[in-house]
Amino acid sequence: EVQLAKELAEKKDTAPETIFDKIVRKEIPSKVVFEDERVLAFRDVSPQAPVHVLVIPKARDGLTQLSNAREDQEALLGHLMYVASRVGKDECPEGFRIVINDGKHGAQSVPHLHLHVIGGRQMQWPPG
Ligand code: D5M
Repeated sequence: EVQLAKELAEKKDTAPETIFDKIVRKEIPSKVVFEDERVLAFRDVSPQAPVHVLVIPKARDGLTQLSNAREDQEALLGHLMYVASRVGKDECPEGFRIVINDGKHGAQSVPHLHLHVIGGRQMQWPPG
């Protein structure tokens, strides 16, 4: 257990970078709705609802997907969720949905952790 944590902590993020790194560096444009030192929130280019914002860690640091999170990233994960909650509350006063797609069956397409904040219309359940 301790050894595994140590290996994960020392593991470098060698996965190829994604389009989100270019968005973080402002090399490609995005509609930013919130930004601080750790996270960036910007509008999804292919919105699935009137409000569709992605919240990402600026430094991927191994977070290609949620299931690769390390214990030392708990605070960052909490911050991402907090920022997502603020965006949702600000833009969707009648409620919203937070989605994290993880891996193939989760229908994840970009290997850089991102929280979808979706709202501005009635959501349905169960999801597809
Ligand atoms: O979600 C990945 C999301 O990333 C998907 O909803 C489209 C969005 N996307 C892809 N490229 C861009 C750019 N350039 N700007 C804004 N949004 C983008 P996933 O959960 O991995 O399927």
